[in-house]
Amino acid sequence: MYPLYNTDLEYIKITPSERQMSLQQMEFYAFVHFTVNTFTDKEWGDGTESPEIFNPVCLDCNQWVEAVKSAGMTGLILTAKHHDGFCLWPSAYTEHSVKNSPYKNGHGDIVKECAEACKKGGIKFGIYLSPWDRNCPVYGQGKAYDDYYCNQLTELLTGYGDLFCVWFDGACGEGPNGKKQEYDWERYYSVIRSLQPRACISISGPDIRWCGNEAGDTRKSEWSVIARKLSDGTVIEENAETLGSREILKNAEKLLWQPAEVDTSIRPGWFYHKNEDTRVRSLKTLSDIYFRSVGGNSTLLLNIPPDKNGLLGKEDVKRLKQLGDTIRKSFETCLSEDAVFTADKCDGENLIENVKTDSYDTYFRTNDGENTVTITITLPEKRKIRMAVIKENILLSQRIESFTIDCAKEKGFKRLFEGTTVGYKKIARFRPVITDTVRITITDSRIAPVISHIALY
Ligand code: FUL
Repeated sequence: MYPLYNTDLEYIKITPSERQMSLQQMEFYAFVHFTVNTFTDKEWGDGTESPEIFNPVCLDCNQWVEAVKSAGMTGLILTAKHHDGFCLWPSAYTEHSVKNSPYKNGHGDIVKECAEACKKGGIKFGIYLSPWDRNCPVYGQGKAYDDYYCNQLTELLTGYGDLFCVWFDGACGEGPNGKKQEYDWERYYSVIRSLQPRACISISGPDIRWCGNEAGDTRKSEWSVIARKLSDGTVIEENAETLGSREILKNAEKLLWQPAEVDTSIRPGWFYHKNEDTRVRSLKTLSDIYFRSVGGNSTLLLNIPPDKNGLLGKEDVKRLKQLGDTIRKSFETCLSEDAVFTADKCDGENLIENVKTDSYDTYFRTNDGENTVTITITLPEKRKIRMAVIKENILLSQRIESFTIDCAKEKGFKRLFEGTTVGYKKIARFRPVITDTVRITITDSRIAPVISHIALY
C-alpha cells in the first residue's frame, strides 16, 4: 500500500447504499403522468376540477406495462397525486379522489391496478406524490398539512406492495387559500425509511438527484460523488455543469453519493394532449437520450402519458417497441467475448480477464498510486466495432477522470473516443471501424481504477 496524501482519497470513500445500487442497476424506467389534467387538457390543474370529469373507461394498466417492457424498461412510477391534489387511489383523508368519480362507480383504485400490473409483468413499481397540493384546505398550515401528507404517504407505502422509489417533486406553490407550505421533508423521509426502507427517495430527497433539466440533456462528466453546498455556504444548483469535479469537491461542505436521473417525456407535455399526438419524439432522439443517459452514469426516467381512455397512444406504443428493439439489437452480439485482454499494470490480484464478465464479484484493479493504465483488447480477427461499454466497480466509488479509446489501423493507432467520467456505465459510441485491436487508456483516475466490465459491440 502506498499512502496517498491528497483529497482524492476522501472522495473515493463515498459509495452507494444498497437501495441506490438497486435503482442504478434498473437503468431505464417509466414515468406515467395521469390525473384530471388528462381530461382538462392541462399540464397543471388548479385543484378545483370536479372528480366527475375523471372516467378513463378503457383503462388497462397491463397495456402500459407491456409497452414499457417492450422498450426494455424495468419499472414504472405513477403520479398517485399531482399538484391538483386529485388522488388516483381512494384516500381516506380527502374526498378529492377516484372514489367520487364515475370510474368504476367510485370503486376504482388506479394505484392498485397499476401496482398489480407491474407485479404481473415483473417490473418494479414506484410512486410520485406531489407535496404541492392545490386542493387540500389545510395546505399552507404547517403541521396540519404535513399530517395530511404523511397519512397519504402511509396509505401508499403500506397498501401497494414494495415500492422501488418515492419521487418527490420540488414544486412548492400556493394552495387553495393562497398560502405556501413549508414541507417537513425530514418527517416525510422518516415515514418512508420506516415503512419502505428499500425505496429510494428521489429528486427532493437524499438518494437520487435531478439532472437539472427536463429535455433529456446530459452532462459531459457525470459524477455520483458530488457536493450540493460549499463550505462557504454557496449552493450548487442541480443544473451546474460540474457538481463532482475535484474543484467543487475540495471546497465541499459535505460529500454525497447521489447519482443523476434524467427525466423527460416522450411528448412535449408530461400529461396527454390530443394535439401532441403527432409530436411523439423520434426514435433517433429517444435512442440518443438513452445512450447518453444510461451510457453516461445516469438513469433514465421516460414519461409516457395515457389518454382519456386510460390507454397509451398508438404512436407512443410503437415508438417504445422501436426503442427497445434498437437497444436490444445494439447489445445483441458482444464482439469481445473471445478476445484476449491485457493490461500494462495490475495489482497482481484483480486480473484484467475479470472485466470480461459483467459482475461486481470480480474486477480489475491497479496498485495504489497507479492512476493510469492501458488495456489492450485483441480480437481473433478484424471486426466492425461501433461501441465500447466500460463499467467501474462503483461499490468502490467512482474514480476514473478521463480515458481514451484507440484502435489499430494499417498506419498505426487511430483515436476513436476521448471520454471523461465512467462511473456505473459508460457507453462510448464512435463511427464504426474495422479492427482487430482496441486500446483503452485510463489517462487519469482519482485513485487506482477499479473496472468491473469492458465489452465491445
Ligand atoms: C415538475 C412538475 O411541475 C411537472 O408537472 C412534472 O410532474 C415534472 C416531472 O415535475 O416539477
